[in-house]
Amino acid sequence: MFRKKRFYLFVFTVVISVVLAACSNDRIRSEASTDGEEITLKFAHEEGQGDVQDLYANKFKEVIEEKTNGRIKVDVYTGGTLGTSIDILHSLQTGAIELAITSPGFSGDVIPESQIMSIPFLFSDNLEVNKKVLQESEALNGLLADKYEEIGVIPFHFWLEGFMYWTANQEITAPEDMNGIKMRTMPTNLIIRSYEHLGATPTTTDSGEIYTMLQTNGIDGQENPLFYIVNGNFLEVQDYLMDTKHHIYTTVTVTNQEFFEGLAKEDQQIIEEAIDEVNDWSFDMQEEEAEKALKKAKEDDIEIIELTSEQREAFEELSLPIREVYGEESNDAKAIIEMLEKEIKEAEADLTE
Ligand code: 6CS
Repeated sequence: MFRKKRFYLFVFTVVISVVLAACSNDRIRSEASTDGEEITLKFAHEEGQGDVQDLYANKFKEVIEEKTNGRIKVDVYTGGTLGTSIDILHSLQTGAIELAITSPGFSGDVIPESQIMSIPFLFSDNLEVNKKVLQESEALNGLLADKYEEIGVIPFHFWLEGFMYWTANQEITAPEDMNGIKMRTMPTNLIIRSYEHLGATPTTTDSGEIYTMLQTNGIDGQENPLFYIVNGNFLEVQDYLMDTKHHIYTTVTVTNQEFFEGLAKEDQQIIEEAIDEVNDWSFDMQEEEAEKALKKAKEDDIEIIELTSEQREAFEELSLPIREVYGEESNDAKAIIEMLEKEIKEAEADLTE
């Protein structure tokens, strides 16, 4: 059933892409190549109104429309309006949309090396360290970025939306607590393998189905950053919230390569400057959203458990083999993880010692 649904969604995406591409690219490219012409950018993301990705996309709209006195306009599409997260990546590849925020949790099939972002306990439990690594990493902004360009999209920035939390209807503080738990995950193979490795039963669903699946016990638990858990009202249908810092939710802002390289140099520069500005701003924004969400969670009657470092270590130990699984994806994957592990260690030494 899931395969048939994916097939229909794929057909739907292709039809939509052809129609949108037919009426958009030529017009934009012809206008874009003439300095000073009006440009409208379709910017799609995966989340709801007011979520972190939506705040990011609308901040970008505000900044670039201000910088260009409205010559470059942005239409923001919230999650689901142009299909699923996988559809958004396809639409970006075809040039049906010009900009997108697309999470590695969904691009594993298209860019296997992007699954580096799905390895639990690889990134630091210190957000400043992760911020530094995401901004400066050669493994990510060099080697991995090349893999995105191989499919015709340019990644401007890998950025974070906050630490991941677990929610469930039972306490999960030791690996054995994971046994048989139907844990909802994003559909990337490495995430599924990671939870199988922890003894859980990973269940992949689209984000729009999480609440109902929790409510009807189709799944027992899920992982997400706190703002997404609170904004999605998942606390209404879960009893426990585990602060694990087992991972950070990372995503990437991307553009269609052919479209972007077809723009006048001046416009490329304006867009890059605006994205850089918004990216710097986004780190504080996601921290504020996390604080707001934690305040709401504490007002809720859910049981909040912060895992001790010993408890985290038990899960970390168990997750280590997943790094080899990733390294076996390709020679590039092996190079990416070896370099990134070193970069994270160095950043931790710089910022914490
Ligand atoms: O869990 C998910 O599928 C969703 N979570 C976040 C934080 N953003 C979008 C994604 O679809």
